[in-house]
Amino acid sequence: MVADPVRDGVRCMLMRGGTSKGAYFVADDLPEDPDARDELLLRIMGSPDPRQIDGLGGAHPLTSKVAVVSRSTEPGIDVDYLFLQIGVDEPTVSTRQTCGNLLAGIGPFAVERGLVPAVDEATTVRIRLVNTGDIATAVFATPGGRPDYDGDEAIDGVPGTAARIELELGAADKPLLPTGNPTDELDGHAATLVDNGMPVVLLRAEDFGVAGDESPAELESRPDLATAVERVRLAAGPLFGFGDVADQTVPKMILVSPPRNGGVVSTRAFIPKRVHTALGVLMAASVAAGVRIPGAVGSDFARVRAQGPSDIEHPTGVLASAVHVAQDADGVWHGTSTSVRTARKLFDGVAFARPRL
Ligand code: NQM
Repeated sequence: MVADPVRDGVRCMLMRGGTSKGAYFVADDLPEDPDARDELLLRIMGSPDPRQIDGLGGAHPLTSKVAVVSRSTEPGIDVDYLFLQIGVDEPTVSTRQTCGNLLAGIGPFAVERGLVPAVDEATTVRIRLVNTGDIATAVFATPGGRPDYDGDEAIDGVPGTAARIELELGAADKPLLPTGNPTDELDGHAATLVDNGMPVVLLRAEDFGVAGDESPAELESRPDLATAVERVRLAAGPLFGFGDVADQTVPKMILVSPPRNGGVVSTRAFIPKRVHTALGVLMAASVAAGVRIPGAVGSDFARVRAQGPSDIEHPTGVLASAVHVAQDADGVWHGTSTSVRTARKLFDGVAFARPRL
């Protein structure tokens, strides 16, 4: 840990991970004490401030994210990845969710920092998601022993193309449906609670007076909608075992409607206050798994295919998630997912913290 984060700074890499952007740190470069770490990260990211003008944050939850990476002590696991959601206009740092988009940058970052050796043309990194306990495997190109960010893979929501990163997530020992029911009634609405890597609640867009193809800005301009969705979220929190979620960023709320562009289902995700400009990777995995379960919200209109990845439609395109769902001998549903993302190293250097919050 650097002695003076204001004058000497803290070693930091900025990366785009999928459709999000964040500051990546090696755990040893940050204070060990979680309160001191969080206070320092707020000062580095420029929170609380709606513009995060005096810090690295990008003034939106999707660009106010931090990844903390360390060598893992867990057998068979290379690195531990702790995700921290940094509040934009509030001085909050939350460990209650993970982020599948920043996950895309973890493997390359671990190689860049020498936490994991690159192996041949492609390197496989086994990652423990500290926030959820789930295990992910990332495979990415490392020609000549260095991550290569250039490639032909396009993902919707990001201009251009970059190198392909394959992410496999096994949340297999956790039940997909925390209540055991395909649908529950919450605050007068049919709701499916499902967790295939990210806890989400599936709601029918039409139940909320929404067609399902509105822009995030249009949806955010309707305070009545935000209030109605939040009421269901507060009711869902304890059913996931999260208690009062008023100050938490999970579960995510997904309005689903029939697909428009040849995909499986159309989504608009409340994360939970802002509406996502695309869709989280793990959210897509949870949606793709949820709509495959008979009786779940969306299962009646989703165009589920027997083979191949599920294209989940979102405001800026589609996110393809290959999910496997199955019932065990007791009838409990479990799931896994595979997705393709890209990531890019944007900046590597030293971040200087504001002297005080
Ligand atoms: O669901 C945003 C993102 C996410 C989450 C959020 C994510 C995922 O798109 O896998 O990545 O939930 O705030 O970065």
